[in-house]
Amino acid sequence: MSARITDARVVVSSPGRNYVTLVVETSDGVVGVGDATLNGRELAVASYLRDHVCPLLLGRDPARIEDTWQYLYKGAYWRRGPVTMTAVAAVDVALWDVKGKVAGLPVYQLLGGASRDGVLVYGHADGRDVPELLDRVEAHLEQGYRAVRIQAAVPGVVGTYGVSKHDGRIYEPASGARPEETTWETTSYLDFAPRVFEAVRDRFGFGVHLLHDVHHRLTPIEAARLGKSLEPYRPFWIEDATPAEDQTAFRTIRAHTTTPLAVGEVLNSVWDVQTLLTERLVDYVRTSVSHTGGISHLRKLYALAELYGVRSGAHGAGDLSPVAHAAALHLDLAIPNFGIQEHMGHRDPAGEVFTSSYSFADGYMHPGEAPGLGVGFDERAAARFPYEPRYLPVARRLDGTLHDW
Ligand code: EZ4
Ligand code: CO
Repeated sequence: MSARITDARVVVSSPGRNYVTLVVETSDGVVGVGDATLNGRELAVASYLRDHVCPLLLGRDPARIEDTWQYLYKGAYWRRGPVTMTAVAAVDVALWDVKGKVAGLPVYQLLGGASRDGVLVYGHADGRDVPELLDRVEAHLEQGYRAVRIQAAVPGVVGTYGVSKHDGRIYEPASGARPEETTWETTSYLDFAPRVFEAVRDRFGFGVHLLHDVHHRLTPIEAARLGKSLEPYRPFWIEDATPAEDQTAFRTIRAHTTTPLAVGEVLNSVWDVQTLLTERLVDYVRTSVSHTGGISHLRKLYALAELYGVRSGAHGAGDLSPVAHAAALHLDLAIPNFGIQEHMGHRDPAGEVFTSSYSFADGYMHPGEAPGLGVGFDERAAARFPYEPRYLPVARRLDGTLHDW
């Protein structure tokens, strides 16, 4: 007799920031977890799961991961989108966790085994000015990072994306019961960005990979200019140079610059990146396990990317829980066309709720050898940290026009 899913429940908690976690239990007493966090829209996914998905999981065979994926995706009729694909992802990841625990193997072994010894990760260095950014890059190099994302406050642009306002230097954009109002000014940014790269290269040389997130702020021709102006400093990539949903914008950027391009953290399915991949318009695809339908769907997307020479570069901000990060590392280790993995890390009290078997050394991460994902989730600890409404900011141009954040 095959096992059955006997319980599926959603836990919303805020150990430092909000996380939505799906817990699945089987008739054999195996527990699997999935991340269902959609930053700033958390309760929509919690409801999707609680009200429409969990009841359908009861009695199903937990071993039938692909069939369950198809059942939830095709069965909804209403396809794609961040809420649906995050909910389906949580189920998928929880079932991979169960399968690994039943097999007594880490998930990466179920995905074909390791294709590399470790997963190259990049950390976040930011500064309220260039000297502060240089200090933060140095701190990352001392920790062993081989790749660093660099963001500095643009003079005159209040609340520049990617820069912490706090001395703790940990960037967390979501705050408050209403979105924070920030500003944006393209001309100053385009003049400033090459100076930032120049300063970091002058100080640290070319032995470290430098990444930069534009966060959807430019038009295609502006992005082309940015890419050209950064070429002497050899960025690893520029990310989200234009609003991500317009795939064909990348044709223009591509025609003008050899700076590598990355996009996709807000996209949710293989169809959302089909043109980007098949026309080779980007070098790295940033779709994540938890927002792109789980391990089952993301590995198909990566397989398509592989055919066109595009590598992975998955989103890994702090709003993707340790469950999502573990799932990402298992997939990163296994696929042939891995590129790089974002790693912001999680700060306490998240460690009171989530434990993990993954590790960091010399700029690389490894998911560990624990069966399943290797992540523990303490529901009683989670109950001590109730949900707090928090929104991502908005950005306005100097004349007040709402811009892309
Ligand atoms: O703004 O995860 O590359 N990382 C990012 C992140 C995103 C947040 C949104 O929830 O762009 O900082
Ligand atoms: Co980003």
